Amino acid sequence: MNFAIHRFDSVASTNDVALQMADAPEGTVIIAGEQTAGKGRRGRKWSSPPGEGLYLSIVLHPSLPYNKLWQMAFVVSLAACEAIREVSGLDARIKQPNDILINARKVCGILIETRGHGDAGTRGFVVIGIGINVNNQSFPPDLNATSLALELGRTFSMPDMENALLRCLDARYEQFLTDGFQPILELWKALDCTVGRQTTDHMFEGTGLEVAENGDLQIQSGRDASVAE
Ligand code: BT5
Repeated sequence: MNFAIHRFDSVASTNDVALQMADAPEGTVIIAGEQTAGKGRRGRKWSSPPGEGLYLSIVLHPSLPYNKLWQMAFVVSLAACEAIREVSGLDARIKQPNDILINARKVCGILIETRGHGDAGTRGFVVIGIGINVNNQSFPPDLNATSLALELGRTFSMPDMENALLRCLDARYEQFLTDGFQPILELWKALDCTVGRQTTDHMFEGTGLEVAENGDLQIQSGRDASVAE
């Protein structure tokens, strides 16, 4: 994929910038040095202090029916986890729904939003938002958070983290489009630290996708909403 990277010193939310770019081609990337209103799911906030974290959104146009879009969350959390492991050498793990944890603390959050899917005559697009705590030295006490720097006592190159993330995303997205969901799911399971712990936690805001008691993934409803974390 060809990435077209747009950099900003400060934005409210990189996802909002991407969502507002109505005709943005696949591979459009928004990166900001800080977010003044970084978003989590369901109105929650993503702490995004200047220069400390990677705040990145990418526009994709996966040719998937709406009821398969949830699979993108697995592609993205797998890629983000792999990129963090590669850059840090740490045992980063995916926690369902798709947080990335190191030593049981959150190092990365993912918010996937869609627009236009299922509308007659329109081509929908997906905005993948990823926040990674890279060089943060501290967090507000109410957050169970960590950063690569806190874990290893040294700072990391932001461009290295950015490049690894885009490369891993590109590779897993291509694999997904070529070989389908099953190989992605197998890799994802191998990094999932909640394996064996059945959950019905909601994975996708708006779509109500759940991991059922038997481990099956189920879509319930929803459209044009914030669909994943
Ligand atoms: C997420 O939501 O984890 C999704 C976060 C996505 C952030 C990226 S940054 C680029 C793009 N632009 C945006 O505006 N957003 C995306 P959720 O699962 O709802 O988790 C939010 C919760 O995580 C908060 O309520 C806090 O408890 C915690 N939290 C907030 N900031 C954090 C941080 N920097 N590190 C770890 N935990 C944090």
